[in-house]
Amino acid sequence: MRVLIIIITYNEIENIGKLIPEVFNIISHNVDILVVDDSSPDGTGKVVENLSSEYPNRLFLYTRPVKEGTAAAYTAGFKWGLSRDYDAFLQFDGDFSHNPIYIPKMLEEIKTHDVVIGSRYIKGGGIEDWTLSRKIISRWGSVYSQIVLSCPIKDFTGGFNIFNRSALEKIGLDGIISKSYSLQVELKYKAFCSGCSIKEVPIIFTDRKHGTSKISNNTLIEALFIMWKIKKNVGIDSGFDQFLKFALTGGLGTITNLLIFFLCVDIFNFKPIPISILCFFIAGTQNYIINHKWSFKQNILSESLSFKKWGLFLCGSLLGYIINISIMQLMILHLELPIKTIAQACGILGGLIINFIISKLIVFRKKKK
Ligand SMILES: Nc1nc2c(ncn2[C@@H]2O[C@H](COP(=O)(O)OP(=O)(O)O)[C@@H](O)[C@H]2O)c(=O)[nH]1
Ligand SMILES: [Mg+2]
Repeated sequence: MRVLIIIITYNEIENIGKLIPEVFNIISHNVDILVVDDSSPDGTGKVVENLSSEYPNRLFLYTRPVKEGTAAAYTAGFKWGLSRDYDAFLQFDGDFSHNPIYIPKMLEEIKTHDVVIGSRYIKGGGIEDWTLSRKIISRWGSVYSQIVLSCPIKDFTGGFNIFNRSALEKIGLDGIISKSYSLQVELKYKAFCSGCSIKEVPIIFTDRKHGTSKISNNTLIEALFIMWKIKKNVGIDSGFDQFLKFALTGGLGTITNLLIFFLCVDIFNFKPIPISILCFFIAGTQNYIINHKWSFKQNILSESLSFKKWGLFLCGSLLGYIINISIMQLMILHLELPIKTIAQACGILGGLIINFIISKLIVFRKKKK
């Protein structure tokens, strides 16, 4: 397995000259280093260039004309490696925050996984020397991402990771929307959504000893909002998300149903049974449209509303309703309940589940590409 370590730098002259030999000392086989430098004014690139004669065909410098942020630098580095015959790509900061002693363990794990995350937030991992505020931002950034993206990765924001070729191909680097630190979240989330196997290994992260951090408050605010954009662009609703949306749509349909019934029967004195049937059709149609446009949108991205699906959906709703009544009646007949409403509540839940299953598997079935 050929591995490319990608070190991105901007003004790291105090670190880079010591860092590269240290990495090569720890891992000597099948590993090359690419430094992606955005024309650092302090001459970082020059130092790398001088060192490259000591490591012929193992150390490469990719100089970009302007400073474009960490996401662009890493993306350029990945593309550089993908166009050559590397199998895995390790992200590495140029400021000694990432300790190379963890690399061998990570390389071992990438043999059997698509993505290996150097994780500060699992047992054995941690952070040294960071200010409290920076620790809080990073920790809660990860928790926030975990919740917003409903994804179980513990260290979402860390930048010490390996992706194999297939993971990067599945992620699709041309679709990356992050400009800076949220890149880490976007890469991991997209890998997770495309079914990559992910392993977290513990690392201790240390603050830089030399030079200054390039993170700014703007990048933090950007990261806060971009999470939702990432989810919207690539996010796949879990079955549970879809069920919640479906249940909410059903609740809205029930309100419509009751309102029409109240207007026609209680205010205008129409007969209850035909009005009840009318309500079923109107609320059912409303539910069909909302489920099509919202709850199951991701299953049927470009399909339009159709009479066939509308009919199927109403049949599903009717079956759900029959299940509802059956469960209610059975419970009332066979169980000793303090109040009968419990039976009706269970009936509604049973009907809802059946209706959801029919909708998901038949009406709004996901088409294979
Ligand atoms: N090529 C490139 N590297 C950058 C840029 N911004 C930061 N870096 C590098 O990215 C790594 C992490 O940045 P750093 O400022 O240490 O962020 P922090 O560790 O989150 O405080 C360091 O090696 C920086 O030199 C950039 O715009 N372009
Ligand atoms: Mg740093």
